[in-house]
Amino acid sequence: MRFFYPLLAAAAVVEAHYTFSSVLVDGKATGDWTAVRKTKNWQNNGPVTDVTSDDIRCFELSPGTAASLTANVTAGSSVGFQANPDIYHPGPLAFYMAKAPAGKTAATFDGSGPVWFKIYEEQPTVGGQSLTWSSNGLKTPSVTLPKCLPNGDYLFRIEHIGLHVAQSTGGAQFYISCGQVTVTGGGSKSPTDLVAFPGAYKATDPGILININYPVPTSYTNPGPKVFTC
Ligand SMILES: *[C@@H]1O[C@H](CO)[C@@H](O)[C@H](O)[C@H]1NC(C)=O
Ligand SMILES: [Cu+2]
Repeated sequence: MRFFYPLLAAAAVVEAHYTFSSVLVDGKATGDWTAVRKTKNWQNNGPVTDVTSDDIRCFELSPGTAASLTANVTAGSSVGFQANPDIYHPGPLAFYMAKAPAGKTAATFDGSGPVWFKIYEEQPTVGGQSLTWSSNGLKTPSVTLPKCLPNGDYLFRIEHIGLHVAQSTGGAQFYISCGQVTVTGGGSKSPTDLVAFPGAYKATDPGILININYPVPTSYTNPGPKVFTC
């Protein structure tokens, strides 16, 4: 039996990380790496740890290579990602979007420049032995698309920050994927507070360089811009 322990240990390490491989439309998966651009961690599930690297945008395996599909989604409906195997670490979930400019589609847009707005950020439960997040263990993280979002093509970015070893610089683990979506049924309110990736975060942001266990924080400041609301 002893013989098998190293294998089990190796498997446990891999399971401690995760990917977001499929866009969920109203809870239904659209297929692994079909409407999601394949990420560098698609095999090892590992995180991005350098917030100044280009990987912090979409973690693309081969930037410039589009996903084969663009998912059709409706403003005001639920859109998300399938997590593999699940959101294993404690930390905040966030969703961002970036609208493809004139002449580009979700498939051809690289998401560069100050184009990203945040549509969701998760706050922890404060007051226990550690900060705790309800995304912990989640397999189908999802968000309701703002009803007022202008129609068109967007990149749809999920970000989960594992904060379990974030007490030292570069310790926070960013799990990221970008999907390609076409929004219909939307409105006419243009998002503000646009940021660039890289650029939006600093390694020393209080929501990134943080010890969530000791002393237990009494509040949590999400990194990045304010959430866009209708
Ligand atoms: C999205 O809708 C368009 C227009 O109806 C359709 O041509 C396309 O195949 C749809 N895309 C997917 C991935 O279902
Ligand atoms: Cu991990």
